[in-house]
Formats: sequence, C-alpha cells, structure tokens
Amino acid sequence: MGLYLVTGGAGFIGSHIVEELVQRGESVRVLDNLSSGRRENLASVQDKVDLRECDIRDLEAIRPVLEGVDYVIHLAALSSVARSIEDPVSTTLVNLNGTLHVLLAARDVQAKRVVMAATAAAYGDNPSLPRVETQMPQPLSPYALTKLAGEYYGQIFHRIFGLEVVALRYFNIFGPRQNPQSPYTGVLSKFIVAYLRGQTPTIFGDGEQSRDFTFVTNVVDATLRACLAPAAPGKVINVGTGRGSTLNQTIAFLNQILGVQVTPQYAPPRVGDVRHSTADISLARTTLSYEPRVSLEDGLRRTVAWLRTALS
Ligand code: UD2
Repeated sequence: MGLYLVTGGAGFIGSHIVEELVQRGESVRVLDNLSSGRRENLASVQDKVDLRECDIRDLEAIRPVLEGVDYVIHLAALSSVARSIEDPVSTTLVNLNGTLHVLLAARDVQAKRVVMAATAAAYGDNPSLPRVETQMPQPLSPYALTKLAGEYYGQIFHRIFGLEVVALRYFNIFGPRQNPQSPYTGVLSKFIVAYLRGQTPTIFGDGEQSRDFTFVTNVVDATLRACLAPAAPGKVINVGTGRGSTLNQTIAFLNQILGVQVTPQYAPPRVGDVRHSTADISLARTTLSYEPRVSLEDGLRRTVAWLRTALS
C-alpha cells in the first residue's frame, strides 16, 4: 500500500497501469500534460484518480505533484524513433531533462522507489540476440540515446543518493489505446488500422526485421512487480516476451485473424531503425518473477477488437 504516481498515466501504457492499480485498491495520482495522453483513457477510473495536468519539463511545477508519493512509475516521454529524428531537441527536453526532473523531485520527497520506462532501442544493432542487459548499448537514434541516458541518470541517483530506481527496457508494446491517430504510433496499431479501413499496410524495408511484440498487460504486470521486488533497485531489466516475430509474420497473423489475404506494400527502410530485437527475459523472471501471459496472437485479437470499436 502507498501512494502511486504514474507520469504519463493518461497515455497508452500508463492508463492500463493506472486501471490495474485502482483495481488493486491502491491510491493513484497521475501526472500528464495530455500531449499524447487523453482523459478518455482514464474514463473507467476517473472518480478514483487524482489527475494533475502538468509538464515534466518544468521542475518547479512537478514538485508539488510528487508530495507524499511513495512509488513513482515514470512513463511520460516522447516515445518515437521517427519523431526523435525529426525533432531531437523536443525529444531530449522531455525524455532526458524531464526524467532528470522526475528523479530530482522523487529524491527530494524521499520516494520509496522510481520505476522508469526504458527501451529495447538502447541495444541498437548489437549483433548478439536475444538482447541481454549486460550487452553493450548502441543507441541509433536520438530517442534511444535520451532513454539510455535517462537509465544512466537513474543508476547515478541510486548510487549517489540511495534512491531506489529500476529501469525497465520495454520491448515493442502494443494493445488497446495505442493511439490509432498518431503517425508515430506502433507498427501493429498502424497495420490494424489499415486493415480495418480497407487500406494497404506499408512495410518499411523487406519486412524481415523482427520485434519482440509485447502485449500491454504483460508490461503492466512486470512494472507493478518492479515497484515492490526486493532485488530490483539499481537494475536495468528487459520486459518482453522472449519471442521475436518479423513484420511479414505479423501480416500473416492478421490475415488469419481477419480472414483476409492482404499483401502489404513495401517502402524504403526507415532511418535509425533497428534490424532485429528479441528480449532475453531471464533477469525479469528471476528478479520480478515475471512471466508473459498474453501471446502475440491473443494480443492481436484483443487489439483488433478494441480498434474496431474505437474507429467506429
Ligand atoms: C522502438 C523500440 C520500442 C519502443 C518504441 C517506442 C526497438 C527495437 N524498439 O520501437 O521498444 O521504445 O521504439 O516508439 O528499438 N514500420 C513499418 N510500417 C509502419 C510503421 C513502422 O514497416 O507503418 C516498421 C519500422 O520501420 C520498424 C518496425 O516497423 O522496423 C517497428 O516500428 P515501430 O515504430 O512500431 O517501433 P520501433 O521498433 O521503432
């Protein structure tokens, strides 16, 4: 028990975490500037959540929001490789300066723990697969760099100030509420929207790049475990499923689920892209007792069902 603060709590992943915390009877505060987050994402829990509209780029503005908080789940970010290439300054101000502000404010209110969202993008094109946390990072985009630097800041705060910080390297997360309107949304959301609108999905490159597509509820589970697991502080931990799928395979799954035979169109590869990405989740298993429960196929079915309603 305690007070949880979820930064980015009105966003895709954040709103699922908030709902689960409310379900468990926890007290929850949300810090969100509603730039990509939406009030509607919290509709089911709106009376039970204290939503503070606030921006992590403003340290003095967030300090009062952290008053009395025990656990900080820090998700607020500009989370897109493509966007970070177009506008590295904004990505840096939010992801790096913003994270530093959250850490400073958490330290000053003596929060029990900070769990922060990091990314699989930190591994870049390091040739060894699956990705193990001990591998040398190789950020290939401003997004990856800012997230990796945020992790390092967390570890420094842990060492110097004794703040309990856990960084979770989320692999490619998908599921309901991943913004179907945004050009920067995840590829599976884009694919499904195209299917449902009768448009042709576009694959950047040959479609043989792989990702460890992870359904959002798996990530909720890992994140809440990281708030309490005794051995987690100071660690960087992968959160994925341990299984990689190529984009061409995901198209085949969607054809099966939707009972159609769509052929995607292929466009030039995206700059700053990683070729392959699969998580080794041994550390999450041992440290967090985490086990992915929802498969890619089940997750796709649930996401299709949600998007059908959301787009109608
Ligand atoms: C990165 C991170 C992920 C998360 C995310 C946040 C890696 C391996 N993963 O995801 O953990 O932090 O950033 O945004 O770095 N694509 C298409 N067609 C489209 C859209 C995308 O083919 O319409 C391709 C894209 O070129 C890439 C793949 O799909 O090869 C996945 O792209 P994404 O934007 O969904 O996620 P990614 O891998 O950049």
